Amino acid sequence: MTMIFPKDFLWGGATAANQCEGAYQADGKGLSIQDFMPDGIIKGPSEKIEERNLKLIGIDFYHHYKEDIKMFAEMGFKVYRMSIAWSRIFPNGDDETPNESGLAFYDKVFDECLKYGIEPLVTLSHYETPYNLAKKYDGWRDRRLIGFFEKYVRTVFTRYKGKVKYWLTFNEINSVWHFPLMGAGVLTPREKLSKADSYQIAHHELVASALAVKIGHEIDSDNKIGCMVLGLVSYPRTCNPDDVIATMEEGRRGLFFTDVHMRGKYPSYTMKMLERENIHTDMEEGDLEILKNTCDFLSFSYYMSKCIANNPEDYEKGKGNLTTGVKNPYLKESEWGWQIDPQGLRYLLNMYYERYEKPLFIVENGLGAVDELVLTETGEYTVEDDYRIAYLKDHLAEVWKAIHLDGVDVMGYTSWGCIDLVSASTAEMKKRYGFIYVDRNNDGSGSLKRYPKKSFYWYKDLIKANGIID
Ligand code: BGP
Repeated sequence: MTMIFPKDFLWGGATAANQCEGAYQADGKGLSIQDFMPDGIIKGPSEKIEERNLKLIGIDFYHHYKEDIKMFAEMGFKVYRMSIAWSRIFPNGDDETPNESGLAFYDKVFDECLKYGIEPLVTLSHYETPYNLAKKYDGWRDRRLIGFFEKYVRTVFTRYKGKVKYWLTFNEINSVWHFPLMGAGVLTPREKLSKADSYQIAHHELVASALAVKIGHEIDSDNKIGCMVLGLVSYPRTCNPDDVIATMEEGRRGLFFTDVHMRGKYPSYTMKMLERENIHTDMEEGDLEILKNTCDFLSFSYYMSKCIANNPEDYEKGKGNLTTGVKNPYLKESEWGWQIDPQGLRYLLNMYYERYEKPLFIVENGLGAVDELVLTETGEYTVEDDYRIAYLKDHLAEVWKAIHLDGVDVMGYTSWGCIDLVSASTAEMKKRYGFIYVDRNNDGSGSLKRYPKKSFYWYKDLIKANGIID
């Protein structure tokens, strides 16, 4: 079946600075929490910087950005989602003045995108809080981070005015529940944080996010600023009403963030819970006013769905992207155990759209898989990644249904890791998402050469046709 997408649909791909740039100390860049996380989220932070940390070099996008953006342009990208490494701009996070070399680097990257008519979509904070802020303030536990973030966003909104129009505040802001180190630069181990601590951290980030929306709009009224959440679809494991209620409560853990961002206030279910459990969140005068600066659009990542049961111990546990539930017996899973559910994406798009009636942007989706580089008959290296093509096609078919059958307003789609990069949760190269293969291995070996995979040509055709032609 032929599935054509809306005329101005923004097709593209997504990356994050800490997972691809490398050059972790180049041109005045400060350290970020990722430089102390050689194992991703598997272990806590390391005491020192370890060479085995693949992110220190990443795929060296810092020195290959021209070549990479050229390949994105060849696929026909309309948009490229990337992040600014905060520590390139303010090396310690709390510096008086920004680092000019860091600012100049992103000028070059944006200019390169614009040269090909690619709109940059920029995440302001993608799991890469400056390390000094983690060490000195315990990250977003400390309210002073709002001020440091405000200065940073003011600097980049001003500098890149006219070059960047699409912005996201915090990557997967709801990850503060699951991995406060990655999501909020908090060095205190998660098990030592109380529920009140978690809500306090979340409050600081939510105020900072709304403040960024306010400042971004003041600096350039053309700016379109979105929130970004880990898109979670939870199904009740059975029709037992206990499972249904448990699912509703689990869902609210994510909806809390989108509700604040899109409705501009704390939802009633959170207010009641805080009151009932006697949890006090410190708020300053003016915070609730700032939260009223709602986002222009809602963006999210989507990889999988999960099941929720009131008695999860009765079932096999699932694996997943930062958070898990119990396994769904109807779904297959990726090599990393993430359960693949294209229809969950349609479900999620509908859920958000019915709730907020604001444009949605799918800014991450894709299949992490082991790829094998093979030599073709014509003497070129490639990867025959039909499994990736099938995954993306199945998901995009559901996006099409959400748009055409359900009337959901979807702005665009940026597939995750459009070029292979270091994975976030397991910090490895072996888990690849890209249309472009990068020759780098888990042991750090490799030439860093880039090779288009079969999916590269498939995506190029899809963008050209503006949809799926079967
Ligand atoms: C999201 C993150 C990304 C990304 C992706 C895939 O949670 O926003 O940074 O990496 O998940 O996860 P992983 O890299 O662990 O496979």
